[in-house]
Amino acid sequence: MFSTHDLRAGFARSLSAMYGTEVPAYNTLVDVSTAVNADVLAADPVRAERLGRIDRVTAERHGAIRVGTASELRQVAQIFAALGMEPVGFYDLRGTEATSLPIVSTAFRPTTAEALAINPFRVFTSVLVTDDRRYFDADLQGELDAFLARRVLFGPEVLALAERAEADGGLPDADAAEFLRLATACFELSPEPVDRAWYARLSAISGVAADIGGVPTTHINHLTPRVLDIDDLYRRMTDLGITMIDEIQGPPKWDGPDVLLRQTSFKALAEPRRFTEADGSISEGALSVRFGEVEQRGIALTTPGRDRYDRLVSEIDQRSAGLDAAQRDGIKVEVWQANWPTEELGLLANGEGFFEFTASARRIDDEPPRTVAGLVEAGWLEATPIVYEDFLPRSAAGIFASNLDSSGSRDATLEGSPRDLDWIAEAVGRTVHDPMHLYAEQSRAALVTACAELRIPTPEETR
Ligand code: OOG
Ligand code: NI
Repeated sequence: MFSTHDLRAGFARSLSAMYGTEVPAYNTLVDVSTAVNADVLAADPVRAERLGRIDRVTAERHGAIRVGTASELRQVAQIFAALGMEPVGFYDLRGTEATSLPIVSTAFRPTTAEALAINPFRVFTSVLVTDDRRYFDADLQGELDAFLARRVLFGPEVLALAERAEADGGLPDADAAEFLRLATACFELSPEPVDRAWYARLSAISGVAADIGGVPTTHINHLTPRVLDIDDLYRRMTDLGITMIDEIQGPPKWDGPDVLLRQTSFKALAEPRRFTEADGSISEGALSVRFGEVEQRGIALTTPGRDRYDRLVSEIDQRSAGLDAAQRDGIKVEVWQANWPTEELGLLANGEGFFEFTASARRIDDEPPRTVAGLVEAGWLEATPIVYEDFLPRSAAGIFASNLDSSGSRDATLEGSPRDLDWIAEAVGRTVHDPMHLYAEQSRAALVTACAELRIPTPEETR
């Protein structure tokens, strides 16, 4: 019997093996990530495992996929449900001025600390917004919707197996193997020819729209390993002659605690694809839509922490307008040093970072302090940071944009169509979790257990 967790870990491995045959540079990225992680572990084992055990980090991947319709989204949600991955969060990437991204997104991932520790596989999943008039006029929407309605991304067998796996909490060995084979195949790059004129029409509006609605199938866009030192990785990849995008997105490298998420990628590669020409003939060509991303994860921030993060990002934007990536990095470091606590305990005391707690025997006095940070400082509690398991809209938009040939076109004078977390929930027919709520609950539950063990009340101002 394959449990839900076995299926998730198996799917991550099988997708990784498949993607590695399609995009060999991905294998290089994984090898370099593994080497960097081994070096960080050797140099400083405590730091290396502060945000997750090394076996989790080494196996850790996130994928990115893109679908066209609410019903495709519902089907892919069924496949992920079989793997213990639930929708978390809502991202609207349509608002970014510099880019033309007619999509909204959620992330499918495990939601309990236990499942995350076993295998945290997550997939950033975007769906096209075909009724957004800034991008598609009524005629084009009609054609696009009809095109999408004709295709089948997920066949009846894979969906039936997924339903059974979800209902039974796993599958018997033979069915599990078949399910993993079929589910992986859904995300393989298809040899089916692409209608060149149709693809080009959508490309003029948005490269992402063409990648989703211009082809009869879907594919994994990228698979991202987790690395413990992204600056070292960036240097090693560049030394291997692989062209990276200009910037590492997100927070800078600095001496204090890492928060949220830092990401970078190598440029999208030209991959051979077949095309149908206007006269019906088939020709060979290439498309560049898939790239290699890598990430370094930090501590999950609370709402006040996230507010501070967002304020600092706008300050950095203002101060670095017109500057290059290296100058921008310098400003990031300055802003970080001036504003964030340099120790984890500072984040905890400010109520800006999420932590888990265990009872500790190091306590130095009899009267428990009344704050969580006080309990940690006085040795009653041990605090461990909770790793950020989600995505950043800004970083996502940056990763999308840096890998598109052109920024496309849209009519910003028109109204966008409404989309929100409830729309996704309705489309998939499942609860979409609020990530803040998941972190807060994990932190609170750990605090309650630790305080009960110490036979002390939980402090009022638990954050
Ligand atoms: C998704 C881009 C966002 C991330 O890591 O932020 C993303 C895509 O390219 O489909 O993967
Ligand atoms: Ni990604």
